[in-house]
Amino acid sequence: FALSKEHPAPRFFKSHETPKKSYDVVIIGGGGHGLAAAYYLAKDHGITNVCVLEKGYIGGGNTGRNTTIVRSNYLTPEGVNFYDASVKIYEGLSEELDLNLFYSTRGHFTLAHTESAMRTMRWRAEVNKHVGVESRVVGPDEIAKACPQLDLSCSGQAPILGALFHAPGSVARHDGVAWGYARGADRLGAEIYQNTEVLGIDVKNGKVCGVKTNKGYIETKQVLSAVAGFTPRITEMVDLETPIVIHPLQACVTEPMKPWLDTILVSGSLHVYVSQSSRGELVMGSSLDPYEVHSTRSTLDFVEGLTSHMLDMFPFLSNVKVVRQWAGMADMTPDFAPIMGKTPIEGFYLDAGWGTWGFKATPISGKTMAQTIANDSAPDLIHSFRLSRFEDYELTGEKGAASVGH
Ligand code: FAD
Ligand code: PYC
Repeated sequence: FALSKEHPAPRFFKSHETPKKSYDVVIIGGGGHGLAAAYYLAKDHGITNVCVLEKGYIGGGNTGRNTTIVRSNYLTPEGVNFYDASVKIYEGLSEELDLNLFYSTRGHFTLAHTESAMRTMRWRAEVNKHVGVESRVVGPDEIAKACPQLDLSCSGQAPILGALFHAPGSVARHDGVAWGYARGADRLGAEIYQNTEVLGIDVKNGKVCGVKTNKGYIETKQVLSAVAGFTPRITEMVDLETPIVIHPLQACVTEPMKPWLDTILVSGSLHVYVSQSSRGELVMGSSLDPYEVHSTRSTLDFVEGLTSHMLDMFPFLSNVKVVRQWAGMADMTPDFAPIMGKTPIEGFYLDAGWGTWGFKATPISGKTMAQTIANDSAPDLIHSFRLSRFEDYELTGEKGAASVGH
């Protein structure tokens, strides 16, 4: 990458201070989804008079807080197709963005400790195979081969009967994804404003005409809201009702260890999932906090519950230290599928309802939301995720494919 007048310093993207008076498209939220939408608007549709407004710093929301699992072993054919399209983009994304995203295919085991969990695994395996996605049910022997350190009896608490094995399951460097899309969008002409908060959205005669920010007023006819856990704050600005509720989702990491855990393991019954990051930390999480609250505070309760179940699976970890914990705000929908596309307000587009599952969707959500904005019409791939499904009672039930008990 050569330095030039446009890129005078070796920074990832240009740092702008004051937005222009107007843009063709204003994107609210500098997480992976908003930045990917800016990138694909420019790359796929030649729309570059675009700004991304981020109230904090890019990737500082759920994009930089998630546990980086990428997979497509969902329950509905619509979901499997959608997430599979994302996995396919992820596989070539480091090359496309010219940035090492540490995309690492590990294989993903969803452990079943009961007969009813085994039934759900068979169901998911059959739907996945039908759509051409590599998932199958495996027995304890295959699990033991992939992860010999795992106590298959789970300290006698919940013996493992089998698992859904999904070979393409991967992890990636989460904030790298935000940085890569930011740099790509910037190079193609979009402008990124950090420390820039949207305070209001102007709607006249049912049409978007501008946004109010802490850096002044911006005229625009098209606004994309891609703010995950802040979605209710934005939709109330345009009087739009959605069924989204906000629950905290917490996670933590241990001190780094030499690599020993090759795969990604999820146990719905023990409410725990784990992988080992490229720098050796065990990255662990559990279910949603069981109450609605708009907050990113962490709790002792969470680490105590999670680590006691980790010790059921891996008793030898008892002396390993947890060094960091944090939380994000998950924008949960009733059917555990996202809300994407047009809204009843002309020019107001929604990319939300990403709950506990949206990191894996970053590339395909950016691509399909860019397509929706460019054509003012949503592509078929996201039809099942439209907001109006809640009025039509046509839900896209993905609850059985959420990672742990959420
Ligand atoms: P965000 O990254 O949250 O970006 C939204 C941005 O909008 C924020 O930076 C915020 O500051 C900004 N914003 C908000 N309001 C305004 C405003 N008024 N003006 C300007 N900017 C504003 N998903 C997976 O697929 N796999 C996982 O393993 C996984 N693990 C998770 C673990 C945890 C602990 C959490 C919390 C989530 C996890 N998720 C996972 C979910 C995933 O992180 C999110 O769904 C995804 O990152 C959402 O990305 P986004 O770009 O839509 O939102
Ligand atoms: O969607 O795979 C997932 C996930 C794992 C942890 C949180 N979400």
